[in-house]
Amino acid sequence: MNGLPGDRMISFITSNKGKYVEARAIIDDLVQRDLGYTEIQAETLEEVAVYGMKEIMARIDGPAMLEDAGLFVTALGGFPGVYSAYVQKTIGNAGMLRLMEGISDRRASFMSVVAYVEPGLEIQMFRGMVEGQIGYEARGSAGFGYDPIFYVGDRSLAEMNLEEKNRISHRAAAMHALKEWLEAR
Ligand code: ITT
Repeated sequence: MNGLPGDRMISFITSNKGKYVEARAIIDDLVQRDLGYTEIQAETLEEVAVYGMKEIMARIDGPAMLEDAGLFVTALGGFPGVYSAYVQKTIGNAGMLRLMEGISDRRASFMSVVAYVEPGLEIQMFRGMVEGQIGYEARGSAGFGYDPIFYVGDRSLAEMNLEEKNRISHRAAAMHALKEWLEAR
């Protein structure tokens, strides 16, 4: 139940099945649609999400959301941040671990920015964050992306099941904020 007239499903515009599965565990009425959109080069996740959403709004007319997420490593000045997808695709987790060699400050955070829209409404933004550390090795096989090298406490996110990750993750926090907003109106 999302409070929408006729209870229409919300399209989650993403190519990433893992993101969809995590979000769907929090908001039932989601369908994944891999429509693709331009991810501009910008300095903030917000700018990327808003630009993408405007493009999507011109193409579909029902309720829709998309999410831009990023890994921000303190000792690297916030890198890879808005470049997280590119860095994951190019050097991957092994490359990130190499970049962190000799660095003792392992602090990092994941941020999630969710943009939501439905006909007649302005774009609504929701944010979530989780703080953790870049480990010294990749561990675990659950989740996706940087999960095996991002640790919260003594476990990587890839060593947690969906429910455990969703108790603490950036995405879960943003999705809960969206859910509360949907239910409150
Ligand atoms: P869409 O843009 O199609 O939604 P994407 O995988 O490109 O899918 P993002 O741009 O938001 O999604 O993600 C940036 C990168 O950060 C990408 O490489 C993801 O795999 C990674 N990432 C995002 N959320 C993550 C999470 O919860 N755990 C691990 N890695 C994550």
